[in-house]
Amino acid sequence: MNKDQYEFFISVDSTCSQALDEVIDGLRTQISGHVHELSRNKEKDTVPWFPNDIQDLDRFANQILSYGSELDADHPGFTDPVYRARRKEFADIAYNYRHGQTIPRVEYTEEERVTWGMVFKELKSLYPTHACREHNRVFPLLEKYCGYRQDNIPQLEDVSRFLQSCTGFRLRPVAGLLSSRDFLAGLAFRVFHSTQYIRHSSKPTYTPEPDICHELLGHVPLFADPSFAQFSQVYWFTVEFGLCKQGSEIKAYGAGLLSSFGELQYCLTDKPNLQPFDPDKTSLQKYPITEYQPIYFVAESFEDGKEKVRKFASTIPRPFTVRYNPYTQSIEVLDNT
Ligand code: NLE
Ligand code: FE
Repeated sequence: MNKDQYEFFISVDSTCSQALDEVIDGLRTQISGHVHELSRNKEKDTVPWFPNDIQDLDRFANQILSYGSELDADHPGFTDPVYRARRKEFADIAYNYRHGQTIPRVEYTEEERVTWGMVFKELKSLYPTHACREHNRVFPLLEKYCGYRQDNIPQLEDVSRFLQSCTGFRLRPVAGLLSSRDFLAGLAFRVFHSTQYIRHSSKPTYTPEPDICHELLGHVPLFADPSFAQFSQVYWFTVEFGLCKQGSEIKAYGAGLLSSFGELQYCLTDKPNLQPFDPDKTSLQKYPITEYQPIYFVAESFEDGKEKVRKFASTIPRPFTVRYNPYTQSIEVLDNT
C-alpha cells in the first residue's frame, strides 16, 4: 500500500449487505480513483482474515490503534510538540517498511541517548538480582554483538540479525500499538513488531507504551532463548508481566517488568498480589495498562507454563487446523469439516 491508497474496514450486520453494495457503488461514482473490494465475509461466523504468508504482514502497517483517553491524559509526550514531531518520523519509517527490507538505521538525538543511558544503567544494576537466568544469560551477548551500551541505542537491524541466528525471530518496525490479533499473528511467523522511538525524557522509570527500551531490554533477550521463543499466548501475564519460580526464588521474565526499573523493583516486593499461573483464570483477569500491575501470575517454570498454555489453546474451538511451513514461511490451513 502506498500513500495514495486507503483501506477501510467496515463491520455491518449481514442483513445489511445490500446497503454495503450501495455504499461501495456510491464511492465508485463519487471518487475518481479505483475502488477495489478486498474481501467480504458473506456468511455469519466465518473466520476473519489472517495472514497466510510472512509478506501478508505488510498489510498490518497502517492498522495502528489510537490511544485510549486514559493513555492520552497520562502520557507526558502527548503535550510536547517536539516529541510528537519526532514520533511522526519514526511512524513514517514503519509505514513505509516492507517485508525483506533492511530496517533503516536511526540517528538518535543527544536527549534520546541520555534517556536510554539512564534506563540502561538502572536496569543493568537490577538484572542480576531481579531478572530470570535466561535474560541474564543473553544480555552479555547483546553487549558483545549488538552494541548494547549505556552510551549507544542499538539499531533494530543489528538486533534482528542476531535474533535470526539464535531462534529465527526477526524484528519489524511498527508505528505504535497493533491490535492483539495482528500482533500475535506476527509472532506466528516469528516476527516481532518493534517500536523504534524512545519514551519521553520526563518519565524514564515507567511508560505505559512500548518503546525501544521496552523492546530491546525487555523482549529481545528472551526472544533469543529457544525455549522461551515458543511462548506467545496468554500474552499479557507471561511475555509482558510474567514472574517465574527459579530455585527457591521468584524472578521476572515479563518484558514490561524487564524494561521498567520502577516496576521491576515493585513486582518483587510484598505489595502486589501473586497468584499461580493458570491460563483458565489468567486469561480472564482484567488489568490496568497505565500503572504497575496489582496482580502477577507466577509460573512454576517456562516448560510448565508453556505446557499449561498448550493445553488451554487446545480447548479453543476452531473449524480448522493450521500448520506453519518454515520453508515457505507460510501457514497451511487444514480444513477439519
Ligand atoms: N511499563 C513498561 C516500561 O516502562 O518499560 C512498558 C510496558 C509496555 C507494555
Ligand atoms: Fe511488550
